[in-house]
Amino acid sequence: MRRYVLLALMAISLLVASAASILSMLGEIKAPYIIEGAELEDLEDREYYRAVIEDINGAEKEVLVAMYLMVYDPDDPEDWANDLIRALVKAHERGVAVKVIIEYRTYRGTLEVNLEAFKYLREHGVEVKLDNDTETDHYKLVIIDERIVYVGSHNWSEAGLYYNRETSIRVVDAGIARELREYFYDLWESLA
Ligand SMILES: [Ca+2]
Ligand SMILES: [Ca+2]
Repeated sequence: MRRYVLLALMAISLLVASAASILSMLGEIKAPYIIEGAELEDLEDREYYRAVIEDINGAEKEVLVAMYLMVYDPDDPEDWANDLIRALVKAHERGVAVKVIIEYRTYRGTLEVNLEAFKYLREHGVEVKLDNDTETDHYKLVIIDERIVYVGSHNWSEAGLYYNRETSIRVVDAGIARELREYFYDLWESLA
């Protein structure tokens, strides 16, 4: 009997050791972020567009966007991605600080499809950078007024906003917004 107890203890200590080594491989372990009375909203498929455009139109100070796909299609009169991209320009024109990072290069090549959005935003005075390093930057991050954060799977393309199955979360919390603003600005400063 005692032998089984010893074997069990050895197995448990091996498991604990391997879990610890896996965690240390993942790098710094952050404490979980617990929000009292958090405002969280799940946005499925087409629900994302309505929420995000309303928040961008209501922005008062700042809109930060880091997006893997941002597809501007000016010849399409009904395209939700166009609406979001134009909402960024409108926010900029009413004095909101808008910064946009769009992915360009990936390990497979280049994302030419993003260049129209880049050009349109730049021509309309929005601060925009192409992420042209060698890494794939797959984010779909929006941060509004240091308070509202969108994370999830929705790209700003007609497919992502209208046709695909996608899930995102809208979070209203200054702490999460602060953490992800730091992430955004680290990236922003690293780009030419
Ligand atoms: Ca289209
Ligand atoms: Ca990149």
